[in-house]
Amino acid sequence: MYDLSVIIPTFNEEENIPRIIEEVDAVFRKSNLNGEILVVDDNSKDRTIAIVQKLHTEKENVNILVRTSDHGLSQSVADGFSHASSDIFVVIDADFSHPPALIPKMYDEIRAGNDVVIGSRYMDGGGIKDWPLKRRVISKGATFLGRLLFPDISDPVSGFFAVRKEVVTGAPLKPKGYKILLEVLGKGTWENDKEIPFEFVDREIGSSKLKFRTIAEYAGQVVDIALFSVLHRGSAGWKEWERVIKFGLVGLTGIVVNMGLLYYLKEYVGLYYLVASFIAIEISILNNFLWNDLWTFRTQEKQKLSSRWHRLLAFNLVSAGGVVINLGLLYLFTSVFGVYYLISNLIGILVAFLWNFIINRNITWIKKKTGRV
Ligand SMILES: Nc1nc2c(ncn2[C@@H]2O[C@H](COP(=O)(O)OP(=O)(O)O)[C@@H](O)[C@H]2O)c(=O)[nH]1
Ligand SMILES: [Mg+2]
Repeated sequence: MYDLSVIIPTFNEEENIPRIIEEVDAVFRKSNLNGEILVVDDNSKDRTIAIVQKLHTEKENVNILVRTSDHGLSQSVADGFSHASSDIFVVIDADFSHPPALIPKMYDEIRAGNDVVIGSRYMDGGGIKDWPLKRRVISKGATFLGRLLFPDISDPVSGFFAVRKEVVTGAPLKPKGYKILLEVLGKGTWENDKEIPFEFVDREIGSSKLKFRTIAEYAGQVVDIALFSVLHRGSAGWKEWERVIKFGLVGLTGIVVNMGLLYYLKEYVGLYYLVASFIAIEISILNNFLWNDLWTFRTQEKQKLSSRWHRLLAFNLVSAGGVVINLGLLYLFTSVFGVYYLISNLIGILVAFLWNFIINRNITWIKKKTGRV
């Protein structure tokens, strides 16, 4: 039994495949890993298959799976999952876009208890080199859609990742297109993830197989995973969205506190409505912070801001921006457009809520995302 299986999907990679196999194998030797290399080829028309078959006779840890139907990158990787001979899988491209040197680190992170380890292009320390603008834009768009499903993950569509076997065995994967990782995250069973930054380098040899149809398929995949997440309460996607819903519910309690206080302070205490609103907003911020910290983000273990006072400070600063938005809109609608002040306030609250959610999600309660082991 191998320590890990490195799955390399290929289609017409005759120039790259011998070199990437050699490099991955060198990484195994250097790190003392007993690793398998499983090439999953979609019946390449060039010499890829012959080359790997020859290497297979020289090195017993090099295997190849040749597929003849259901052509596709994601399908190939999923087939690799079911044919690999170990409990830890690493998926890597054949074209040197992903650095094999990171494989041992990914392996260690899985051994340390993570279920999925993602090589991220979009976190501190990561990046993309030599990609044409068009590819960057497509990738950003795909990543944005993916993050709607997994807001905690900076690169949910990376092609370079490691996954524990149990995450994918029995998972109803419907692999299609290019983004197998998103499918694994959406349909697999996992708790802990870890991202490691890396610099994606565009291939020097051969050509990309990305087609327009792949992009269209991807949009369908996102919708499919969203539906799956809604229907399966235990799924990772559902857990992410549970927070969004909780944040919204907390926001609703904040609206009640805010509106109630504004009404009370204006009608009964007799304060000028803007002053009354200011006090109402401050108290609703406190209300929201406590509920979010104790409930919405309770399970968020690895906060960047580890003390509650720091989080309260961050939340307050973010909310200060929200206050400006709220007051500004209240004033604009009430004094400029002549709207009833409670209605104006509601508009102000809604816009400020959106602002608060997005910024706090990215600052106050974000998971730690450093490249440290
Ligand atoms: N088995 C299989 N591998 C594929 C397919 N399309 C691409 N690949 C492999 O997947 C990796 C990434 O593909 P590439 O065309 O470089 O995508 P890009 O980096 O996004 O432009 C490479 O190792 C390709 O050989 C496919 O349809 N089937
Ligand atoms: Mg490539």
